[in-house]
This record gives sequence, C-alpha cells and structure tokens, in this order.
Amino acid sequence: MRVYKTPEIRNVAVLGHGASGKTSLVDALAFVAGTSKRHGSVKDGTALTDYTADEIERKYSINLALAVAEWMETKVNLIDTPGYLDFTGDALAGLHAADAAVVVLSGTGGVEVGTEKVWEVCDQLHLPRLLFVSLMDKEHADFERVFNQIKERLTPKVIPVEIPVGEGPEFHGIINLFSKKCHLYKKGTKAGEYDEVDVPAEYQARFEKYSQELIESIAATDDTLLERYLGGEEIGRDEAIRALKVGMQKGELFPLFCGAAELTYGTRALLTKIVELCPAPHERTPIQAQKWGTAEKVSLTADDGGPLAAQVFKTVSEPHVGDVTLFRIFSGKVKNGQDVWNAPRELSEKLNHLCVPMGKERVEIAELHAGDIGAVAKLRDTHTNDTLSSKDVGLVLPKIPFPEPVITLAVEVKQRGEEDKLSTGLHKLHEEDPTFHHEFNAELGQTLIRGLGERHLEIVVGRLARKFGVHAQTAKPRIAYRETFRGKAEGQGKHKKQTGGRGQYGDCWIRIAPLPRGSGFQFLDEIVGGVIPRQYVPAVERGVVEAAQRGPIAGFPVRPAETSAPTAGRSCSSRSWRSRCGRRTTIRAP
Ligand SMILES: Nc1nc2c(ncn2[C@@H]2O[C@H](COP(=O)(O)OP(=O)(O)OP(=O)(O)O)[C@@H](O)[C@H]2O)c(=O)[nH]1
Ligand SMILES: [Mg+2]
Repeated sequence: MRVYKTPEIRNVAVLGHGASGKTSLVDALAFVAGTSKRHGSVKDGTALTDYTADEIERKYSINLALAVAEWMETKVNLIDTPGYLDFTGDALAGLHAADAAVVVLSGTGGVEVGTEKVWEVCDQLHLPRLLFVSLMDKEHADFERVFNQIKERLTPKVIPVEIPVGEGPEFHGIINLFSKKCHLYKKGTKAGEYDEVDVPAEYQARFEKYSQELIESIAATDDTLLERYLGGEEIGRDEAIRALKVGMQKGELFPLFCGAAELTYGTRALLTKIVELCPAPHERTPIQAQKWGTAEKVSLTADDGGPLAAQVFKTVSEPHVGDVTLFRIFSGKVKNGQDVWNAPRELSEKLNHLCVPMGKERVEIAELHAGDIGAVAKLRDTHTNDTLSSKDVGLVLPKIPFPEPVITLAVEVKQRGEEDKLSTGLHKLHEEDPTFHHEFNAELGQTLIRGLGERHLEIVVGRLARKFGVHAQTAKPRIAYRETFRGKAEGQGKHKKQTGGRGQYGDCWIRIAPLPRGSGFQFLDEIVGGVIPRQYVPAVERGVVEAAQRGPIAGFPVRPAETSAPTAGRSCSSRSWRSRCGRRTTIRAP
C-alpha cells in the first residue's frame, strides 16, 4: 500500500442497527476495490472486520475494526462499527475518528432503534452522511418503504441517488440518477461488475420522478444553481455532485443508495460516491485542542505542517502482540519509528512498526499524513482517549464521551488462586473498552463488573478465559442492605476496667430517635452545666458511629433512611456518664 496525502484520504464510519449489513458492506467495498484479495463473509466467519474469535463464533460485530479500500487514487479508511447497543462505545469511538458516515439500513428492517441512535449522534457531531439500503435481494426487501421510513423517522432531507431494479429475489440492477444509466448485474458476479444499459422502459416514469426530485433538491441548496435551474438550464453532473457535497456538509442533503453488499451489487457506485461526496480530512470543521498545562485552545485542521495531534480511539489487546493502539491524526504527520509525546502522562512513546490496519492484518507504512488513521503496537502507557503530540507543543484533544455502564454483575473465579489473574484481566479489558468497568467491593466481598448490557458482560467473561486464561462465572451481586430505625429508644453502656490503682469506670446513656426523612445524622450533646468534662463527649459520638457500622438486625451498616426506607434519622444524647478515670459525672437530660 502506498502513502496517501491528506486530500487523497476519506475516513468513513459505517454505522447502523445490528445485522443491517455493515460488516458485509465493508468487506465487499475493500474487495471490490481490490485492496482486499478475498471476498469474505460473516456467515463463514471470514469477513475482514469480524475477525476475533468471539465475532466469528457469534456472527456479529463486537469491536470496531478497520479496513481500507483504495479507489480512484484515494484511500478510503472504512471503520466498521458494531450495531448492537451493548457495544455502542465502539460505534462512538469510530464516529469520532471519522469525517463522514455511511448509515446502513436493511432492505427488510428499514429504520430500527439502532439506526435512530446513530443518526442522533451523527446529528450532534454534524457529520455528513450517505445512506445505503443493503440486503435488497432479501425476501420482502422494499426500497420505497425504507425511503419513507427514513423521511419520517430520520430526516426529510434524504434524497435517492439510485433506485433498484427488482426487489427481493428479483433484485438485479440499479439505476443511477446522475449517470442516467442502469447497471444490470449478472448472477454470480464476483466483484460488482455490471452491464451498463439505458433505463428500462418500465422504469422510465419512476426514473424521471426521482431525477427531477434529486436535481431540484440539489438546486435548492444554492441560489445561483436554483436560478439557472428555474431558467430552464441543465445542471451538469460534476456541478451537481459539487453542490451535493456542499449540501451534505451543511446537513441539508442526505443521498440514498441501495444494493446488496453480500452479492457486491451497488458497491462500485457507492465507493465512487464516497470519494466524490465525503470530505477529505482537511475539509472538515477544525477541531479545538488544548495546550497541555494551559487554558490555551488551538484550532487544528488536517495539515502536515501543523503541530502533531493524534487521538487514540481504540486499544485492542492481541494475543502474541500485546496492545495495539489505533489512532487518528488530526494535525501534523508521523513517520515510522518517530518519538511522540503523551503530555498528560509525561511520557515519550516510540511509533515502532507504524501500520495501516486491514482487518486483522496490519500493513507497515513509512509515514502517515495529516488526517489519516494508523495503528502501532506496544506503546508503554498510552490508552484510549489519550492524545499523542510532540514534546514542544503538548496538546490534548477533546475526549470521546463514552457512555456510563448500565448493568452490574458479580464475577468470581471457578478455581481458587486465580484471583490475581482475574484482576489483571479485568484491568486489561477496561483499557481495551472504556465502557466496561470493574471494582472489588469490600462490603459485599465481591468483584463487580459493569457494562452496557448482559451481552456485553457475557463477552467480557468469555474474553477473560480466551485471552487471560481465567475461568470465571457471573453471579448476582449481593445486596448491600442497610439498617435503620423507626422509633425512639434509650440504651445504657457500661465500662469497667480494674488494672490496679484506681481503675476505670464509665457509664453512658444514649437516646435515639428518627429525624424527618433526609435530615441525615445528628449527634446532640445535651449535657448542661458542664456536669461532665467536654473532652469525654466526642468519644461517645465516635462510639455511636462505630457501632452503626454493624447494625443489630443483620450486621449491615445503620444509615439514616434517605429515600427508600421509612422515616428515620438519628439523635443521640449522653445522659449520664461516669468517666474512665473513675470520676462520676451525671449528665442531665433535657
Ligand atoms: N441476503 C443478503 N444477506 C446479507 C447481505 N449483507 C449481509 N447479509 C447477511 O446479513 C447478516 C448480517 O450481516 P452483517 O454484515 O454481519 O451485519 P452488521 O450490520 O455488520 O451486523 P452487526 O455487526 O451485528 O451490527 C449476515 O448473516 C449476512 O450474511 C446482503 O446483501 N444480502
Ligand atoms: Mg458487523
């Protein structure tokens, strides 16, 4: 693979609901482009970007993974993301590394909850988007229905650029509204090859309707174009593409494509449009970085001559290799073997064996230009969300806002003695996946793991065994019960100790009563007239607090009820006290 300069790069995240066909599409695009030599398949476990053992076994994506399609002298970095919500963290990471997105929809499922979620995030990030309706060959696929769902549930600004010829098992061609030609695929085509013919007569009416809509939508985004269009002038293809690209960047147009990735139908046209319509890294809005240690902000564009700022958006720990760090260069360029600086950790790192990731393979490369995505193995202490910069200009990029965990389970080793390995494994898995958290809860005596769903935690436990040789099982977390009280009570405690001499004798009374809900804990010293010396009173409070650690009912901590338990709160007062030094003092209660 050759070195590509900034204008020759496109970073595209491939997003969508689970099983909409993203991984199959990425594989087909890389294959059709000729960059990947083999057409893989999710079903056979050979897809380029579903290569981990978990993914092959389960037949769905768990991690984001990268592939490259070299097309029209351009390097398209494809970021395949998982569709299941349990793995949203990786979809978010992928989005933050991209300059544009291809939102994939299934021809049968249409807009689903996962599609709406990723759409929302793309909206927040103002990311230009293309939509691709895949699985058009599947029984009950219906392009028109999906198009209408997109209009209703995602955006009214969607505009078809292609329409299918046949649907479901009849699907065999695509009409392109720009080229005004029809591509007919021969059964068994290997790499998306087609015969180009005129628009079939039975599609002429549909073609004209959609073509007119397309050109009107494009013209409406630009006053000069609109004037010319209304004046009856024809808008040329290149002009229309340029205007569409600008419209996409402003979030005013979202072109819609169709195909069947598994059959490679529609993939060539999609690649061409990715190159023509998605912005190169230097065309995106600048990103604000912070000069480390100062409040100074620096606006960065993808420029080789700018200060280096590369964000780590994913860390994968691979057997026999160790940690592989995936990063996106937002400014500056890097060379193989270069020293870089991790400012917050005050750490110098060496980019040995600089690579371009291609599924599980990594292709070594001499240098990467501004805006490109790369990988490097064996960094010393750099993790997801860290920024790599240069020592003279230490920079930090805004962090990817990973979601907080929503479910918690306990995890325990099956074999005694593996506790240390468990803890190391969990720590590594957290470094790989910031949406996964773990902690040892001393009160429950359990290790707790937290994640975005049951499937997420199930995968974590599988990885513990596979990657770290720790056989663990999950359990329900014990419940951290609390004790509280509803009524008033009084109690007396005595202390006697004869150690020769005068000995010690103490006599303490406390009165306890609930306060209104939410008032917390109060200790009232109601001794009046200094009947016992003040210095003995704090010891009583400490005794009360200590005793409250283990409640009398079941040994759980006693707490004032705040939200769930009935009214409580506590008030304690010493009543009578005979001090440890043997002097008798009486504390009068109010
Ligand atoms: N008929 C047909 N099936 C397809 C096509 N593309 C993908 N599939 C099948 O649809 C299923 C899902 O495809 P994937 O590519 O794994 O979908 P995904 O969007 O990556 O799924 P997640 O990674 O789980 O989000 C697999 O069984 C594929 O074989 C297609 O064009 N036509
Ligand atoms: Mg996938």
